[in-house]
Amino acid sequence: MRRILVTGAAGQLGSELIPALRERYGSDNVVAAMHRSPLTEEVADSGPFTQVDATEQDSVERAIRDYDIDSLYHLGSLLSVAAEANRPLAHRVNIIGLLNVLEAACDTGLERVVIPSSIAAFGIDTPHDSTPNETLQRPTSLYGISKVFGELMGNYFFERVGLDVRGVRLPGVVSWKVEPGGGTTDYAVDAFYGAIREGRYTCYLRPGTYLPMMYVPDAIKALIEVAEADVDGLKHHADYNVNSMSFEPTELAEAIRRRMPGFEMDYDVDPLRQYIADSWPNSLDDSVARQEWDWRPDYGLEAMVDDMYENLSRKLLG
Ligand code: AKB
Repeated sequence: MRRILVTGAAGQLGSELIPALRERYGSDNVVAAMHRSPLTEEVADSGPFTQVDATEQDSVERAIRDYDIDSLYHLGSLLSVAAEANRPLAHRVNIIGLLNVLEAACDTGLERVVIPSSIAAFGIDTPHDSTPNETLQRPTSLYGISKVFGELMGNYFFERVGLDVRGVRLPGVVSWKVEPGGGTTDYAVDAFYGAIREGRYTCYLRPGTYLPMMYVPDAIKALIEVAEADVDGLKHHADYNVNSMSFEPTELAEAIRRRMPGFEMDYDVDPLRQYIADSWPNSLDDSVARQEWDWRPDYGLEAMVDDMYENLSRKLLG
């Protein structure tokens, strides 16, 4: 029986991963760990939760021991724009926090740690179309640097320390339960809020800015499947590309307009977010994940927009 701790439980991914894990492993076996932000009602009411400050190794170890944990998903992280806005905090959370989780996992004898990476682990010199799993990375955002650090440390701990660390490079994640905060790809969620509330949205990225994106059910599926994959089939560990769709702002606007004629998107480019987006891939080659653990996404652009539009309209308009 697995006993799982999930850090970053109040965030965009944690709020959706925890219900999925509780359904799979039983509500009492999945512990939500948040720091300051409040949990969703769904997470708070459906199983155990605790406060963990990943910047303190003791705090992580205490939660692992108190709840007799054997596996951990470490989702706590500052996203790309938030990291640029507060470098010292990004260093503490994204670098020190990650090291604390790995060391705590070793000290307490955890079986497995899952740490998501991101398309941010690539950089301006990386081939942008169908970016291969193995290629030049060299990111220029602080967040991207912390993600490469996480991948390398995860692989190091697997090879040299004997801790089973796994991870996928997530595209921008689109979801409706909890809004993302402080990311470069957030526009793809914000556009739906703008459409449903006001019939319009001003996009901070330029038309033509292609980015890999993923609907949240596929992101959750990738995290659970990579964790559960048979270790004998894995030649990689903390650094799998996973792809599902790629679009740019005008394509998203047209897809929303097909459900909501009259929706308007205009543009007011933010130089920081445009710079970061321009350094990231347009699309990913995920053939390694497909081969090693049979990764297949379920959602393309049209299916994602249908589901997002329906669920967010119900949430905002009742
Ligand atoms: C961000 O935009 O910072 C994140 C990411 C791509 O990891 N959504």
